Amino acid sequence: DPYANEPKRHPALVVRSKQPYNAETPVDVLATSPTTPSELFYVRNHLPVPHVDPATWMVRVEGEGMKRVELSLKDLTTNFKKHTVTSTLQCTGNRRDMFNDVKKVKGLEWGVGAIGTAEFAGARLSDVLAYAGLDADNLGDVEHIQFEGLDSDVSGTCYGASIPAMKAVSRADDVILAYEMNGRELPLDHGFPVRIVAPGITGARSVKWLSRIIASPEESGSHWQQKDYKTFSPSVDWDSVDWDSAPAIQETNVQSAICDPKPGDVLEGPLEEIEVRGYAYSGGGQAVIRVDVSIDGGDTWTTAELEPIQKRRYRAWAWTLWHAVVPLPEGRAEGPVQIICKAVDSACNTQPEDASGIWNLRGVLNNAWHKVGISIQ
Ligand code: MTE
Ligand code: MO
Repeated sequence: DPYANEPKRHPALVVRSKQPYNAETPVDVLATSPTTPSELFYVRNHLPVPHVDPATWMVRVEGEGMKRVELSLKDLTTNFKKHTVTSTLQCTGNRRDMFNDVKKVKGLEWGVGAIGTAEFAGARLSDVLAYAGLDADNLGDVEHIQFEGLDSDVSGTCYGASIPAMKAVSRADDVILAYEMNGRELPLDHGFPVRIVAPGITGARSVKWLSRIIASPEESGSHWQQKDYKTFSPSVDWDSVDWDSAPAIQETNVQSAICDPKPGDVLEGPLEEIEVRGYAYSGGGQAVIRVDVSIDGGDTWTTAELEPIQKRRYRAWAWTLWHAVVPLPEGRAEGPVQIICKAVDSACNTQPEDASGIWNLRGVLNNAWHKVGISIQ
């Protein structure tokens, strides 16, 4: 049984599949902690968790015009400067469940909790690539940096992904070979002993249980780079899909969600206002500049307080938590209320009103206005 050695998990995680193990962060935790506790951080595994001996672990670095280098954990921690990045990771399928209201999609039924933020620390990928001889100013034919994980299926095929080489060699993009999460060694589920953390890029490219780094003219040939984590028009279905016709998702769109109150909550009335909390995040390092909340279907909006206000426009790797106090119009002190939120990022991108125009067969990148129905009694 390849799943006989799975790690112990926190009972509060919201399990979406057992084998492979996939679970969300409980929604109450999301909007209250700027960094998600590691034991409650969402888990997205495609395969059984590999058990790696940190004493013998090595990452192999190789590729076009580079010498082949093997680095141990000790090499990474002693020969490379430790770099700390507080980054959000979001699964490409976060909020997939709502797409099913438009049309059925294939995939795990993620709610709003396939996202989290942690303080990761490790060696910069740019430093490791430079050490192996890759010239950041002259990449030659190298377009992509591929990663492989130690988790594999019965045929021996391992998880893999790649990111654009420009991102990998740029110090400003803060991609790291992380060996710490929230000040401690990585938990087994999150890639022990070393994972990639690629801030601003969809979670699927932050390869866990890292074993190889390859500089190449080509993207990763893995199933997850080539035939998954891509988006298509709502008219493309499983019979007509041409996976090669779409690029692999890297940076992601602007996102926000309401975490408190929760769907179905009953608040005790009479009330003059409702307090609403949630998170907002955008890919590519774009900051969240505004979150709007409505309780009248979008006729009027209350602008939320952002925590923190992100001053770094282009390297905003972590989400923004927000809260809003929304006044209830007179005569609406009882009955059902639908709360809506939407965010705007520093490129002035915002979220679409509903999911029908962004529906895609794989159910990725749902960033439609988030709506939560509650009632006052
Ligand atoms: N890396 C390996 N080796 N195997 C995986 O299954 N899943 C990816 C990515 N890296 C995965 C992986 C996906 S789809 C996501 S969203 C993130 O890891 C999730 O990271 P987490 O489980 O630490 O939250
Ligand atoms: Mo993911």
